[in-house]
Amino acid sequence: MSNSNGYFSTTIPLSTAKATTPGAHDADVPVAQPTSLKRVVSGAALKELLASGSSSQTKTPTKVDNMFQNYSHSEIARDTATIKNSVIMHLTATFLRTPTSMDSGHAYLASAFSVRDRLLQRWNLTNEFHDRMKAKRVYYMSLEFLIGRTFDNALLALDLRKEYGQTLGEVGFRLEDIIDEERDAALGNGGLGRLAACYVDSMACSDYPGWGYGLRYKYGMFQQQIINGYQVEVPDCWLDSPNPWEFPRPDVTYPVKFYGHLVRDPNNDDRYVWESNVVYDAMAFDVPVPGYGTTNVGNIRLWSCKTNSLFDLNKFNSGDYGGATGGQVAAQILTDVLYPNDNTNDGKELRLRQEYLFCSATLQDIVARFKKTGRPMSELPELAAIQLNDTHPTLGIPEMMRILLDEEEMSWDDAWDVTTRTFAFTNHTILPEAMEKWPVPMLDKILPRHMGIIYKINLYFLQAVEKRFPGDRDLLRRISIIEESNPQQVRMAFLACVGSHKVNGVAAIHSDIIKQTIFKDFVRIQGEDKFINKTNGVSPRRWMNECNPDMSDLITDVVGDRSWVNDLAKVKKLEERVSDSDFRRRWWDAKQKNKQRLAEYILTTTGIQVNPNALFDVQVKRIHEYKRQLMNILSVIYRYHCLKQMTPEVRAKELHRVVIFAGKAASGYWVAKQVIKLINAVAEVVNADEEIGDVLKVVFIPDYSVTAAEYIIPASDISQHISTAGTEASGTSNMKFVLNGGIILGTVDGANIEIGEEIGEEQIFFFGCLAHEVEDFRHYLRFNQPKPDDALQTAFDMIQRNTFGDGAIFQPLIDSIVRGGDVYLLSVDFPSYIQAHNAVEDAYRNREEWITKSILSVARMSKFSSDRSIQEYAEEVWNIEPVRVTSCSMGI
Ligand code: NBG
Repeated sequence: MSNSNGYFSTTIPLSTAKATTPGAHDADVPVAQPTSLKRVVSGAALKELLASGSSSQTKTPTKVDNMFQNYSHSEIARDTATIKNSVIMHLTATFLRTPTSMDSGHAYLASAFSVRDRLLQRWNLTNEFHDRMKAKRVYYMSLEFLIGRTFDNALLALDLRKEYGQTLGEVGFRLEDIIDEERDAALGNGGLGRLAACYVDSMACSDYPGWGYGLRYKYGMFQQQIINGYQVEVPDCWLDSPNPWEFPRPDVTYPVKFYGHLVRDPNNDDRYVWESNVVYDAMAFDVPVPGYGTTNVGNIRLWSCKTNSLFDLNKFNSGDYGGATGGQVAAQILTDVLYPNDNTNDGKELRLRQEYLFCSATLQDIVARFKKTGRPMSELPELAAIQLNDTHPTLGIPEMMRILLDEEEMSWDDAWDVTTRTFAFTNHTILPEAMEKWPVPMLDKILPRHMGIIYKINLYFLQAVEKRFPGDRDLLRRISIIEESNPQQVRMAFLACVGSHKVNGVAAIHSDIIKQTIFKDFVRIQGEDKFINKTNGVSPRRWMNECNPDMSDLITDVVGDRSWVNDLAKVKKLEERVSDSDFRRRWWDAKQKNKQRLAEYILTTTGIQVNPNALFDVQVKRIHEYKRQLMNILSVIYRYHCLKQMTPEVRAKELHRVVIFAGKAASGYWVAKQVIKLINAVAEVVNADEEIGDVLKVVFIPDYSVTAAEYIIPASDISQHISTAGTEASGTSNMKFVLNGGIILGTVDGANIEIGEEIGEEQIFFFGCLAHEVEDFRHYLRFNQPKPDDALQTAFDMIQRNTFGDGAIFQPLIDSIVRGGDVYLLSVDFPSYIQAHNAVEDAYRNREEWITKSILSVARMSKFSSDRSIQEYAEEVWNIEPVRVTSCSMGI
């Protein structure tokens, strides 16, 4: 069998597939290779291969090319006999099980390892090919990658789902159950981390040479248990069982220094030797990112602290066992835990060291890869673009300067030119509590060289500004990278801005707001053109094709094939079918099936039985005051009150509704945790109320995750994105819900606005005040008590009358509105919020109208594919082009 471009043209025998191991794409670094290939492309031979790597399609094949060809033309084995053999081979040889003693956990592992064998062929080729073509790569630096599961994603990308389903069926398992055995890779908090995962997916699917860089946390996002209504955090030991989706690369290791002192080069003021004996080794783990509809496979390189060399044998021999491993513990902790903060910055010293370990290893790796090309360092921006995913990786800028000045011996001006042409920066929030700042004394102690570089960057920047705006001291104070507080602080957003050639926000409104607020002065100084907008997007692979198979099959029927998965503009065709009654029925049925599936998931995770025929009203996201889950639950309380006032006859005619919440609160965020408790307290009372029955159910699904989202999102009728206007930079779940035929109830905020523009305002329920009104309301509420309307007051009263248990524990939530200045304007927006709910009910009662809204929404959502976002970044920020791996372009 041959794929469309004929690249994989021969079937590899099982023995070869088995031998396929992680690939050599760090050019001159000898790495594990399939035995046959090792002879071909290691050491001198690989150099020859790379040296011969011109894009010429007519050159005479070399000996190396010919041998490489045998490998590169390997076809992915698809016949079920071969697949079965490879699963059984892994079961027996990798996991020491027999087909009779295998449980579903081992069936998953054996299948996953067998899929990965197939994936690796493409992965190796992609990286070899990009090296060889000397393609410009983008490096997406992010402290978070919320990847979720990979098995199903890889099966779909390799088009092997049917084959593996059949194979597993033959040995007595259902593919769905096996998929459920995989644990999420939860190396992120929320939207920012999931965006990073969607972006590397899009790079892979669109053939862009791109890598993600991140940290391999031993403990990912904590698992949330709900005990007595409260959130309890449990460590996420996701690496307890073997992880088929990562490849340790002990050969790719870099030393990272901390503390110490500086010795100035007597001949050059800009050059220092940084002496320190606190040096940790960061080791790479590579995670393949399967491209769909292409042989391209992307890569996420995650760093982990290597501790073996830190064992102190002398201390051990003298009986000091604790001391013997002390160094290992200190190192390991750097990459042990993901900081579970979303949109907050708590300024912990360990976090700073974590950020630096990440930046240093990444920059050393990027520079090392570039140097293999033999080109002068001044040409780095021609082969590398680095995107900073928020300020967390900003230390990459002074680290790049350190490498260029102290190790590559460049002049300051040349080094600065290379740095600013390489880096670009994405801002993801304007919430003041999320703005990263590091105390100067802390930074100076841990990273003395970097503090010196930052001072100098600031000095030269301020000098240039002073020249253009002489005597404007207030301007200098406002824009200084060093904030003159006590102690002084380094403003990381300003450093990122000064060190980058482009700065972008993540939705149109957000990009405007940052230009008018935090970067206002910078726009004046550095020019409008530097500040651009790149509206976020989400991957149609995971967020449609994978999580919503029935709807996807319907779209495929309409489009004629599945190409829409990589070219979302094609969903436009759905509009042609909006009046086709058969199609409309199937559309409705697909949603109902998803609701049934979610009802089962809810029953398993919470024990609550919900009726799939009710309206499913969903708010799932991190719990944060600005996202206003409190406003939602207060409206539920009010609804409960109204239902209780009705006669049974009137109540029976009410629209049945299931209100679904899920989301984690940062462990130290007390108010957010109280909101979770309130939701659960309300759920307990309402769900047990026999008078109410199915008319209203309230559910808090514990442990929200990428996988939970894949169950929840396709099943929503209405989803809520109700942040105070101007606070949600973009939001990305809003896009996912609409792409799955759900309707939004939302504020005029973030990407809701652009979604409304694309799909038409009849398809979205907006309410609430506008961003430009927020400051005036806040100002008023600082000096005047808010005036809750009757509905909101009723909800307060019910809480205070102990309807949901001891009202006193929720009093601080009420106080945050009535006494605390109501910063998030719940009292302002509540009346229009209730009205919007009523409008949703009316619309849902008219099923035909609802189906029309749902179909039209999906049809008009193509803008929100992450493929569009990535293409814009590639063209306007990174200046990179797709490079499609083909046998022809391999020059063989
Ligand atoms: C979040 C915003 C979201 C946005 C994502 C991705 C941070 C700091 N910001 O609105 O709150 O969708 O980033 O851009 O996590």
